[in-house]
Amino acid sequence: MNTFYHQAKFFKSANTPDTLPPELGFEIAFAGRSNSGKSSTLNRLCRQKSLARTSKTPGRTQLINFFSLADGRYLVDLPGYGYAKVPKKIKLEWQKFIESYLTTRFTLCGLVIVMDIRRPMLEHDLSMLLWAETRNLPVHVVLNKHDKLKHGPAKSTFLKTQQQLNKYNNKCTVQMFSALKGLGVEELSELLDSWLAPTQDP
Ligand SMILES: Nc1nc2c(ncn2[C@@H]2O[C@H](COP(=O)(O)OP(=O)(O)O)[C@@H](O)[C@H]2O)c(=O)[nH]1
Ligand SMILES: [Mg+2]
Repeated sequence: MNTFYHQAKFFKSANTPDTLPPELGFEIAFAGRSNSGKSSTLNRLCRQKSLARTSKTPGRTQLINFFSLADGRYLVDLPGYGYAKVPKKIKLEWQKFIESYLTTRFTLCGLVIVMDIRRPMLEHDLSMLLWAETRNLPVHVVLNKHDKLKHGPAKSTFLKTQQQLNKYNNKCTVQMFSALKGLGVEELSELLDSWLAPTQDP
């Protein structure tokens, strides 16, 4: 496995459109419901215990966090959605910010949506998929917490999700993953490599 992702370093946080870093290079965004294991997935990919904070109190991270890799590449951790205790007004503001980021960010070359394999493709996940579709952005769905299911149910969720993704016009792929066990890391990093492969100099 390459060590590209192991070099990830915290770069910058943004909480409004005008605090986003300049649009230079290439970036991949990570989205997901609170508690789906988005932070754990990033940490596992980057082999760092606390790059993205993992928390037992979901919904706390209300920032877009940028992590820099080599050569002008970035991983971007979007705030978790769907956490009931966040006030509605704040939720709506965040939704707007994320929507505008996802639909207009020029340097964004792919979106990873982390889902709990026991509860995939919920309302906000579908919003993310639609926003990505409007601009033909590739999406990769990570069905995390594979270790929580037996092989049969995990496989059938995988196949069902794959089928649901077929109806989108953009390229949508799916894989099983366990941030806890480290299952699927190679598959994820290979896919991200293909998104970050230079078609031109950043
Ligand atoms: N069993 C299991 N638990 C996981 C896995 N990934 C994350 N978790 C747990 O799920 C909870 C939420 O994880 P976190 O990464 O903070 O989720 P986030 O809110 O989406 O960033 C934590 O208690 C993690 O330890 C996994 O693959 N398997
Ligand atoms: Mg998190």
